[in-house]
Amino acid sequence: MPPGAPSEPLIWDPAETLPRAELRGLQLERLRTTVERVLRGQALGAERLASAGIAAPDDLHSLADLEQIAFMTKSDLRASYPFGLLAVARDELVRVHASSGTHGKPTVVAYTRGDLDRWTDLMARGMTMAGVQPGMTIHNANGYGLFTGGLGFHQGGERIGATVVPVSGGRTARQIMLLQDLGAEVLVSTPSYSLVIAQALEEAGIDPAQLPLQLGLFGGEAWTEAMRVQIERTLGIAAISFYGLSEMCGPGVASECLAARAGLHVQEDHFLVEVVNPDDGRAVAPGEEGELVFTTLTKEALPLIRYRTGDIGGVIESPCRCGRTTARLTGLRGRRDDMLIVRGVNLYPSQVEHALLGVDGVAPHYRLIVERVGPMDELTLECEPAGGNDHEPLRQRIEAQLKEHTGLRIAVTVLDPGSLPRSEGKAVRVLDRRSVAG
Ligand code: DLL
Repeated sequence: MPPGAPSEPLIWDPAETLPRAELRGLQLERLRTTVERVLRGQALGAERLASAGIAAPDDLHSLADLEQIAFMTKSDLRASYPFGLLAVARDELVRVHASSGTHGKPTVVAYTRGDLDRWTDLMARGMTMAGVQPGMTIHNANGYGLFTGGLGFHQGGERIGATVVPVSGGRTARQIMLLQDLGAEVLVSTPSYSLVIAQALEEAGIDPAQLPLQLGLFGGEAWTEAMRVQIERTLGIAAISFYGLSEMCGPGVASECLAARAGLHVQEDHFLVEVVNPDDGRAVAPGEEGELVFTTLTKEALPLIRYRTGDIGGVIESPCRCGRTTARLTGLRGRRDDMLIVRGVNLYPSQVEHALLGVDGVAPHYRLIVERVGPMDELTLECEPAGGNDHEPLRQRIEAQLKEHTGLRIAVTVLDPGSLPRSEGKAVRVLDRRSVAG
C-alpha cells in the first residue's frame, strides 16, 4: 500500500457483514419479490418462469430452485430492444444507460428512481471499501454518457461526501493539468486509460510521486495482476478493481476491499451469483471457474433472472480479513467471446497480457491481430518497447515468454513507441481480420 493510503476503510452498510445464513434468507425473500415483479410485468421472464413451473413467488421453495429456470442472455435483450424487458411503465423511468454493442444496436438498460438510489448506494459501498473517504477529491476520467462508468462513480462519490471532478475520458493533456491543479487523491478510469494518463504525466515531466494521488478505482475491462503491478508502479497508487455490467446496474456489482484486495466482494444482498459451465450451463464445483450468471434481487425497472454475463471467473465464499462476509469473484479473465482458439488451444488475451508484462523493457500497450492463414488462425502480438530498448532482442524475449506461458508460438512485432492506438475508455485488445479475409 502506498504511503498515505487510508489503512482501515469503513464499512458503508451492515448488510456487507451479514452472517451467511441470514444473507441466504434475505436473498430468498428478495428473489420472491423479483419473481413477483417479473410475473407481473415482464412477459419473456414470466414465460421462462412458467416453463420452470413457477406461477407464483411461493412456488420458489429455496434458492436451489433457481436452477430449473432457463437463462436470460444478451440476445434476449437485443431481441427486446429497446424496452421489451421493462417490468414497469415507461413513465416510472428516470434514466437509461447502454453498453456499446459490437453488433449494431446497443443494449439499453433503464432505472426507476429507486433503482438509481440503490445503485448510488452500492457505489458508495464499493468506493468506501476501496478506501474513499469524505473530503477526498475524485478525478473521474470514465466516460460520461450512456456508459455507466462515468455517472456510476460520480453518484457514489457524491453520496460518500467526496468531491467529484467529472472530467470524463479523453483530452489527456487537460486531465494532467486538472490532476495537478485540483490535487485529486483518487483516480477513476479504465485500467488501460490510466496508463495513457501515466505516460502523459511522464512526457510532461511530472513525477506522479509529487501528486497527492493515492488510489485508483479501475474497471470496465479485463486486466491482469501484471497490469495492476505496472499501474501501481508507474502511478504510485493502490489500484482497486471494480466489476459490473450495465445489465445489472453498471459498476457496483462487485469490487475489491483495500484491506485485502483478494477477490471482488459481490453485493450479494442485491445480486445473486452463480458459476456455470459455459458449455452445458450446469453449476461448476465450488471454487471452480466458469461463466458468471447473475440474478438481480432488488431491481424494479429491469429485473433479470439468471442472466448469463459471458464473463469467466470463479467465486469463493471464505471470510475476508476486511470483515465482510460476502462471496468474492476471483480470476476474472475476460469474456468468453474474447477467447481465441489458436491451433486448437484456447487462449484469452489476458493470458497474453500476463506473459507480455513479465518481460523487462516492454511497455504496457499491446494488441493481438488474428488472421486466417489457410484453414488456421494465426496470431500476431503487436507491442512497444519501454524507453529505448532494442527491438530485435526484445522481440525474441517476448516470443520465448509467450511460448513458455501459452504453449503457442505467437509472432511478435515490436513497433516504435507510441505507434499503437491508445484507448480513452475500454481498450480494443483484439483486431480480428478473419472476416475481412473471407
Ligand atoms: O463496463 C460497467 C463498469 C464500468 C464496471 C466501470 C466497472 C467500472 P458494460 O459496458 O456493460 O459495463 O461492460 C460490462 O465489462 O461484462 C465485463 O466483461 C467487463 N468488465 C467490467 N469490469 C470488469 C473488471 C461496465 N473489473 C463488461 N474486470 C463485463 C474484468 C470487467 N472485466
